[in-house]
Amino acid sequence: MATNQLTGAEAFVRMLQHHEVKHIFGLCGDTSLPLYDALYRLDHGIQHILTRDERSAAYMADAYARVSGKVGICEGPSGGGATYILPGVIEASESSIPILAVTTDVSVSSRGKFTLTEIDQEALFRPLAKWNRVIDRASDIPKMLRAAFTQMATGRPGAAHLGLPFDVQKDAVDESDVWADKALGRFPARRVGPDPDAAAEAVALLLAAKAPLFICGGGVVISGAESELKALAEALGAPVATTISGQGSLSEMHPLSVGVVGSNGGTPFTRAIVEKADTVIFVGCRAGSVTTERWRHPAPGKAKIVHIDIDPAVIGTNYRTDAGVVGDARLVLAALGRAVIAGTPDLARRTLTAADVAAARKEKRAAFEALARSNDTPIKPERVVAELQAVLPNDAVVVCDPGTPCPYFSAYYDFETPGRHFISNRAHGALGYSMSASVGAHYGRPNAKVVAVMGDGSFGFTAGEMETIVRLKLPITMVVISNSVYGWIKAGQRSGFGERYFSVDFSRTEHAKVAEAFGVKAWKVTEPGELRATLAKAVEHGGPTLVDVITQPLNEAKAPVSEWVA
Ligand SMILES: Cc1ncc(C[n+]2csc(CCOP(=O)(O)OP(=O)(O)O)c2C)c(N)n1
Repeated sequence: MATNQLTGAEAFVRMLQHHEVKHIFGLCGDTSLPLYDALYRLDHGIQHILTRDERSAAYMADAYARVSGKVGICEGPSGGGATYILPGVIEASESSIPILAVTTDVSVSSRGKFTLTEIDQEALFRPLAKWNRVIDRASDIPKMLRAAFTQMATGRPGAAHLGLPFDVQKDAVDESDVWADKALGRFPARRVGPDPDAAAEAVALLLAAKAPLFICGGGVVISGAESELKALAEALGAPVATTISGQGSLSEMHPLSVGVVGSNGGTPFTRAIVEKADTVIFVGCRAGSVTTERWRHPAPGKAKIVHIDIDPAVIGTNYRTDAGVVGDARLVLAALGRAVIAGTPDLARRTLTAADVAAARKEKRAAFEALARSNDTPIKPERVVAELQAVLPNDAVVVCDPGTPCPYFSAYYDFETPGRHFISNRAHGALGYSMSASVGAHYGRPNAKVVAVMGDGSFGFTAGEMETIVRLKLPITMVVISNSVYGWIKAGQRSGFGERYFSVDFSRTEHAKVAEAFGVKAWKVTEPGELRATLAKAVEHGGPTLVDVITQPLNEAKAPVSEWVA
């Protein structure tokens, strides 16, 4: 190697450094040896977090990105590593979260020879990632990383996959080509503002509206547009509802906050608010099946639709749109806010107000509180939400798996502080996300208390990662909703298939004992009266903790779910 040259693996590490990467989540493999050796030898200031499954590494990178605003990095080896990392790549990409998944690969020179682990890794990721390449020549590494970071962090953010063959990691790269725009290590980068004409059309509709309502998706928090949203909503006197991913767009204690709407976490009370709107403003939201209860609420044709999104293709896909504004949510909301304030909206004409929101919240609360105070056993899910809310600080990060956790926390946990404090994997909803994601959330926001809430089905998918949590001494609290059933599916069999329960029940696992075997401090709670004190102990403990809660099966509960098949 000439003095002004690096190996491909070294150049790769330096390129991460240029993008100000501080953490990599990953799992070792044969084809990764040159990369690991470069990480060993170079002085780079990057911490490598060794995981026990590549899927977990990708989920960690995903949650890390969600709470930190930095691109998340994960890596795994060829073949099995690549296929195992895949679920996290699609989850992040579909959720508009930038993660770079690096899979090392067999040597370019070994291709097509039945080499162990060989698979066309570029083809594997083609439908999953926003940007995807297997690099054939070491000299392409810097340029490919610049392209990957540009694609991940700009426009609609998304995941990238980069394949690094073994020989490419060892070949030479010119040091002079190793440079980057460090701004691309964070997202959204290179924000794009609105077309003034499109913005003016939207403003005219907002000023004419009698009952405007915002429905915010993940785009508001991704863009960091919380203040701009609040200013515009207050100027208009317009209530703000969110999707599950949109939680944190506005404090849920704000008088205009409706909370989550839709089939998963919405309630009849929140739906009634949607029905009252004469103008719905979707912001950073795809108006998908869950948010709109299969495109019934808002009812098509009833309300005027204003749609703001960074992705032009989202606008008009699901609703006939009266004004569409393409651009970064923060820039668009700021521009609309200035124009709306200048136009002095007539708030006296409002037919949907903070008073309607207060009334809906009161009714929703009353229905919830009755169950949340229940001393019935098994413990009601409502009680779990209420007791956790009572012991967690406002700046905690709660990560929820599908099943019981997602709808219950979406409906009933009040996230007081705006910004990302709630994470759930809403793109594909694969079980077994929250435990790993909580690790990424911890590294992304090390001073916040992080809690993972999972069904026992999810626990079975991910339990091995407790070794990682213990090895790294992470102060994460895990809560297991133990009900010995794939409850969500059983609920679907109950509501739509004549209670013909088929292959959904499984046996009880002693989750606390499993956790203790890993070295996690753990409790099992069967009595509602013991739940709060136990959760408080778990949350205050400085190391990893788990609380196993024997809970009412979801299929028997009064779940805030209007549709089991979305
Ligand atoms: C990987 C994966 N496989 C299957 C499903 C379909 N699915 C959705 S919810 C659910 C049941 C969840 O069971 P559990 O984690 O025990 O939570 P509960 O519903 O009982 O609260 C299943 C199997 C899924 N979401 N992800």
